Amino acid sequence: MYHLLSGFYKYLFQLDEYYVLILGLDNAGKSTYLEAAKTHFTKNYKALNPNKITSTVGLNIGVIDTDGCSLNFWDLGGQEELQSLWDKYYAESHAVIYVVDAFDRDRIEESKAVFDKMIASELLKGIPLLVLANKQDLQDSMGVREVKPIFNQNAHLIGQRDCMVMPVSALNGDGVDEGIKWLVQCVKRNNVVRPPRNQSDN
Ligand SMILES: Nc1nc2c(ncn2[C@@H]2O[C@H](COP(=O)(O)OP(=O)(O)OP(=O)(O)O)[C@@H](O)[C@H]2O)c(=O)[nH]1
Ligand SMILES: [Mg+2]
Repeated sequence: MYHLLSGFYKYLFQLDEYYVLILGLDNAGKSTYLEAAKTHFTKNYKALNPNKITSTVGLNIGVIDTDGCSLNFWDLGGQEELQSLWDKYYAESHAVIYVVDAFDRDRIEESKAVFDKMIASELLKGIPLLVLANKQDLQDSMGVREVKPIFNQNAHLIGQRDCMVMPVSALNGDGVDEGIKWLVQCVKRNNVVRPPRNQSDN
């Protein structure tokens, strides 16, 4: 009887697990964004001081439980020599958040080239993509209207998947909630193509 009840309890309360990659050039604001997301979605979470966040060499992880699912984030280092590690995570990912430094016009083409290479991967085919035009708190940052056409140039690589470009400031948290909420709807919708993991699978 105990086993039956505990099995039923697990069935009712287990959360579907989704894995979300956070990618983009170094200095784009990926780790700052992950901190902001954890702060917004985790009660009593004590955020790191943004000045204490250093360039990522390995991997930062974070988990958010929201809307009946558990989002597991993998925030990878964006430096050129670390980009070759990204594709090791593609097959396991349910979504990608690609962070763009919208203030850095000098590197926007570099960011777009790296984005194109990433989305060309077969392992990410059909996977929802959230492109964040970050650093909107800075005057003269490019807005979505400017960033979107640049990242849309190779629309055939984006294909049929859900793809959205949104403005955000990882530093002050503006736009973080909207992005995560959109992503949750997308990964749920994409359940058939890439099913979630179940906590009981682990
Ligand atoms: N003004 C402003 N600065 C930001 C924002 N997001 C990040 N930054 C700053 O940008 C710098 C880089 O941020 P990180 O979060 O470390 O960037 P990253 O993409 O994780 O970089 P790597 O780990 O090297 O790949 C830091 O000085 C942040 O404080 C933002 O929304 N606005
Ligand atoms: Mg980082």
